[in-house]
Amino acid sequence: MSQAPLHVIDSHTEGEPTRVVISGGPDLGSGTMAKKAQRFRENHDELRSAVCDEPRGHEAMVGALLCEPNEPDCVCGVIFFNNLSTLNMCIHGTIGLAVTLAHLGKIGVGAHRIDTPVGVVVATLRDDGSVEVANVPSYRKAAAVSVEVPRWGVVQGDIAWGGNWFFLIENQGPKVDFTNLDALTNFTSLVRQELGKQGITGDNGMEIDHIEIFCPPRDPTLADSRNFVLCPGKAYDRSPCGTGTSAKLACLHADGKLKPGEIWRQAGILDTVFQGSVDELPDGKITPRISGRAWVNGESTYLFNSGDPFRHGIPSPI
Ligand code: PYC
Repeated sequence: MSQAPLHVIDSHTEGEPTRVVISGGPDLGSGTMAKKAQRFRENHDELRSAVCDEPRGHEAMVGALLCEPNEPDCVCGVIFFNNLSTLNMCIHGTIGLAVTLAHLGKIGVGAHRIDTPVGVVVATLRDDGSVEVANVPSYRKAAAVSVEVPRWGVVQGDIAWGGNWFFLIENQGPKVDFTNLDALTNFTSLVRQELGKQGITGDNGMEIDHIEIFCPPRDPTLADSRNFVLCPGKAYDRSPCGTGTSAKLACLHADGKLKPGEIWRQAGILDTVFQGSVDELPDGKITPRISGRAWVNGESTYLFNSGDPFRHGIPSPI
């Protein structure tokens, strides 16, 4: 064996998988979670690939490395990652992490601070097993931004931060339907590519790496809207995407369409739903509150046999 075994716990949040590395991961030293995420990217990419890529993973897998927190009073720190690189933040992953920590007996019902590379979030485990995450401050950077997309013409969207950068498109592009995944993936990949080519970014030049399309809900008694979300790489979010819902809440709030205390029900491509609401912050940003359900569905020990050419995964062809 060339590396110590890794212990992981799998869960899914409204359909989207999370794989928490609970032991065997690297020591990332001290400092902020952003620093630790940088060290993870620079020195431990093989672990990321071993967890998320085939043969152990697949393109939708999101990994979560448990770390010592840097901020006081946090139950843990976490670095999220996928088949491409690290993610800034991940709400479905935080919900999955909370039920995993509860499964391990490390947390109970109540509020728990979790340190992430983009700030502290608060996960509240409720009596009924659902989890609410109070996300990092979120905001809309720009409304109705036009981008020229080959074969589609001008596509308009809002640019918003919800812990990741999003381009949010309403009622344009292919029909948002589970039978239409290839067309949705191709369209949103093209939009992302054109945003990059045309120099349209988030703040500080950060790449807009998530693209979200909205349409009316299938059943208005169950949801207010339905989405398709392209994540970094080629995977789509099986859940309604918590950071994407946060970005949506920021846009609704900026348009005067969502007030504190009101509930927004965001359905995803599988018609599972996250509930969202906003708290207003003095600087005009919002704290999104996103809640959903997750289920632990596996526990594994990964072995690294030095004779196995794919012990560190098969890198995704992106
Ligand atoms: O729920 O925030 C989220 C998320 C980001 C990427 C995949 N899921």
